[in-house]
Amino acid sequence: MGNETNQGPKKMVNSHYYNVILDINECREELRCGKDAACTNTEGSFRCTCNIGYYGDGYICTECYTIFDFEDHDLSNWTLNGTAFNNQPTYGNNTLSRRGRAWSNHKGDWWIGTFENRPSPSEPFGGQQGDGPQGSLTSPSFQITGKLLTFLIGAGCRGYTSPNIRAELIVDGVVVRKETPTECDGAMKEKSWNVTDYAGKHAQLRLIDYSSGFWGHINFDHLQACHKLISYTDP
Ligand SMILES: [Ca+2]
Ligand SMILES: [Ca+2]
Ligand SMILES: [Ca+2]
Repeated sequence: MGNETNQGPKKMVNSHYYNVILDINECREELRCGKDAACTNTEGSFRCTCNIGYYGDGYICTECYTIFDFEDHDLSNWTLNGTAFNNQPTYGNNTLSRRGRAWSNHKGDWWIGTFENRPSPSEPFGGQQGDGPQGSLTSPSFQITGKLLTFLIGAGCRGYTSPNIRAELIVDGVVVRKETPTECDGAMKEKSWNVTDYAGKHAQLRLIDYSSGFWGHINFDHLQACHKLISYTDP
């Protein structure tokens, strides 16, 4: 939002002085607002609004916005079943402590990793609960406003855990999209779902670790909604 006020000379009316507002149409200047935003002139000021399908404050407008990134490290509004997610989210690149100096490829400081046990920076680096625990973690409801959901997912291993390690998108109580990581690699990779058919609907994300075997854990971070179909990997 613009907040500039252009005050002109004082004008006397009935023995009182009043400020005379000389409006400037700031929108005539190029790049007053961000790229992909519209400028609206107002008296004494102006307003920037992101175009339809873009998200931001009118100065920086992006095609994607974050739905869940776990940076508030608070799962109190999520539903946990079983024990796999008891120690989540995970702080920092906890996987680096292990053999091969594995890289989790998370964003920010916090992410979901059901092999890990480091739910705060004060817990020992490298803490782990292992593959044994099983369970699920279901998100609060969110509205699908873009055409694409993207996210980071890792762990799971073809031939050992498939399909018992997976992420699901639930709409109206039905699983409409799922992603099963199979690459036997803890480093999360970006995957996406085309959700054009569900625009405006309310949805939930469910993460599932129903495996106790080799690579029986899930890594997940950074669910975001995007306006455009940049690329996607439907089932
Ligand atoms: Ca103005
Ligand atoms: Ca994160
Ligand atoms: Ca497990």
